[in-house]
Amino acid sequence: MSAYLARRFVALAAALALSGTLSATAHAGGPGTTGPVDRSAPVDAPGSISGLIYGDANGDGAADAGEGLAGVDVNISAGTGVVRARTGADGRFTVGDLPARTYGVFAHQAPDGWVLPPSRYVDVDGDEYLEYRAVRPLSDQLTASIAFTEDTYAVGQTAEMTLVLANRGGAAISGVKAGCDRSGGEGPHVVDMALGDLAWDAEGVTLAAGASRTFTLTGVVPAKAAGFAAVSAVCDFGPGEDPAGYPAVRAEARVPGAGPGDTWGRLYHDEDGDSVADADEFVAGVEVAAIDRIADQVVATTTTDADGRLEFTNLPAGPYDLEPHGPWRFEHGHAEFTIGTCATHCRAGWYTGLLPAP
Ligand SMILES: [Ca+2]
Ligand SMILES: [Ca+2]
Repeated sequence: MSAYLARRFVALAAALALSGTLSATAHAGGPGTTGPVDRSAPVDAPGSISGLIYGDANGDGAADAGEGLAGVDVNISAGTGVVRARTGADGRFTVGDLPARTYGVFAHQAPDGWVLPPSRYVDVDGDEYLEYRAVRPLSDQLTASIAFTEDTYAVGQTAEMTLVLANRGGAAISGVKAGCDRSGGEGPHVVDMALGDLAWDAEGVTLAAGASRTFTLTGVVPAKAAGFAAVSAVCDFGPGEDPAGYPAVRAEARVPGAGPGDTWGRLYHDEDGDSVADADEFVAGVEVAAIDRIADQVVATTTTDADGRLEFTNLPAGPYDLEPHGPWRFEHGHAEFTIGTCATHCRAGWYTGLLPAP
């Protein structure tokens, strides 16, 4: 356990102790005594949670040698405290000295697209063990691509999209439906989408092994798209309700409206892993490009200053991707911003985490 984790854990243990769950009872009697020892009093000895996170590569439902997933972050939480662990090269993790109680265990961001199961609750009453079986994502078999048929739309117009679904696997996939705008509509997403056989209340579509099918979808450009200078459709495709591992795509087109604007942000490397951009964690000297996402062109390049701050001025309105150069990548794999008048979405002052490039 690192010094940081140890600190966090001491804080958690203290909080739990205050809630009365951490207690120990001394034995009656002492060295040399031969009388009976009172063992009736409760003894809540700290326990542990250890586990194995594995990618079931051979699909047999069991953990086999070599299937452990390394480097998966595991959060173990109770109340306000969180203890963090990370799987080793063999996919195993252990957290000890846990006062007896119920913990939420959440593993996230497995490598190479492996899809992890949801979080679990574990009643710690001694040494507990759990296994997480990760499966390959549906996107290994099913691929999707989507594009608007026009480059530019006006507010209120019905926009048409061409969608291609392809089954690269060796078995048919049935009941495939579209899940669109799952984030809840804060972006410039088309409304009143017509999804045909891919709609939630339809039966879904079947793709035979090796087959691809083309669909035409439509949606109406909402008024707020003008503030984003763009309209989008964000959808995933699969046969169930949980989209984890489904192929996900985004189509974007221009919507004239907002004028040019500025933005700024700061880049940091969360070295102590507390999910906070601490004062000494901002990264200077990182060259970053702003890529017009619709045109797929680099529009501007800048470099972070001593405070990790970067700025773009007078960029045409619209959606942009950020691309770091040099020995860095983005912590969440991707970073973007929007120039326009789209309220919080277009707000400057964003913070983005970096990781050393592999
Ligand atoms: Ca296996
Ligand atoms: Ca930090």
